[in-house]
Amino acid sequence: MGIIGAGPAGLVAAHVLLRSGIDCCVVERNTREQVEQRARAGLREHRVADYLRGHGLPCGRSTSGAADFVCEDQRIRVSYRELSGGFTRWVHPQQLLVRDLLTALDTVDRSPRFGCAALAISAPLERPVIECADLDLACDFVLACDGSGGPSARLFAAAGLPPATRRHRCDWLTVLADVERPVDGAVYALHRDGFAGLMPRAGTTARLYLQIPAGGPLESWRERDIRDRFARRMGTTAPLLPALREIAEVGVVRMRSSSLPVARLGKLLVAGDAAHLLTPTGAKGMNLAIADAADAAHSLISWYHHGDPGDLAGYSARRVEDARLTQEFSGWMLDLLHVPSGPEVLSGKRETIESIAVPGPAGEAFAHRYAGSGAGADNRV
Ligand code: RFL
Repeated sequence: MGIIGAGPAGLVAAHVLLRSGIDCCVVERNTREQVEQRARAGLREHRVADYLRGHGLPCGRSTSGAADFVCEDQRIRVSYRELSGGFTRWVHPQQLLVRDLLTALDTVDRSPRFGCAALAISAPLERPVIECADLDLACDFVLACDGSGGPSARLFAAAGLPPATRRHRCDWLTVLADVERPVDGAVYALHRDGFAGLMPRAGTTARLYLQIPAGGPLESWRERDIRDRFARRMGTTAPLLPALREIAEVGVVRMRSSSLPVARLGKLLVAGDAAHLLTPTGAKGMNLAIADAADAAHSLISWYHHGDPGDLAGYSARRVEDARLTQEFSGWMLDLLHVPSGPEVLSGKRETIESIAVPGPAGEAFAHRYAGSGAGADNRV
């Protein structure tokens, strides 16, 4: 069994397969240091936290289960934990999960092969081979968790199965910063200049977002501009938030989404960002990647241990449907948060936020999907 990519999807699948006695080899193009230091996601869904805990992995800290929306300078608290009947999100940065998973693989002597890029995957229908520069790995199955733009994407495109893609009209400036005290829940500010967000990360680290015009260069952003815009968009809520101290990292997320029409081609299964890209809006990408990995691992366990092909046969349909539901939610949040122009637009958005902040069908549906309670999804996490 071969796995391409030592991100959250590839490592979770390897961990679960190895625990169940199925041998596998992970190839990763980057070095261990690069993989361990990549700070991206931080918010874990309830269903994913539960699943990882069940597989002996730490889950970080639980949030209080509320998100704040700031609209026309009014702060509206959405207590999604209460509205969903007790489901919440957890804060645990992606790079810490990756480190925990690598340590678990070290202990069973199955550390990934680092610096080993898969160049191509051949014969996916019968007996797939992962082709690397100095190694050909013949496998019963290959699980491609190679993120966006890897060899699995090329293979699906060549097979006439390209992803459906969408480029959104704005980009997000993304900033990792040290703040004076830990952030609890996410804060989403809708302002006529554009969206600003504050997301919790471990300890006193937080991630800030600012909506910016699509395609703009990163270099034009000075630290003072970032601080000023963030404070302006947060309005009267800004002084209530933990003060920004040092800015550690600034980047731009090009806002696009994509998804493959299928998640399996013969003996090649695909999982995570390799199968679908999400914008960071709903903080769902890593969660969906782990849900894919869990499903792939359990389908393969049924096959290897019980000779049962049923779960594998349904893998693609389940993963495509989970991705569709998650993209629908992320797209809905993106439409809510992005502000094209004008106060009339903002008051319409405020009414939407007020409708999800109170008990009722809209509030409960939002709360379950935001917390990732697993309700309504046919999957393994
Ligand atoms: P990854 O993490 O990209 O890992 C893929 C791995 O494959 C390797 N690779 C190859 N290895 C061998 N041969 C090749 N040819 C290879 N090509 C690639 C790569 O080096 C890499 O190690 O994909 P995976 O595992 O599917 O995980 C997906 C998540 O990383 C991603 O969805 C999240 O980070 C998205 N995301 C968030 N998700 C959440 O659930 N909650 C969040 O709060 C959240 N915040 C974010 C985010 C993504 C962000 N950025 C940078 C886009 C915040 C940001 C800013």
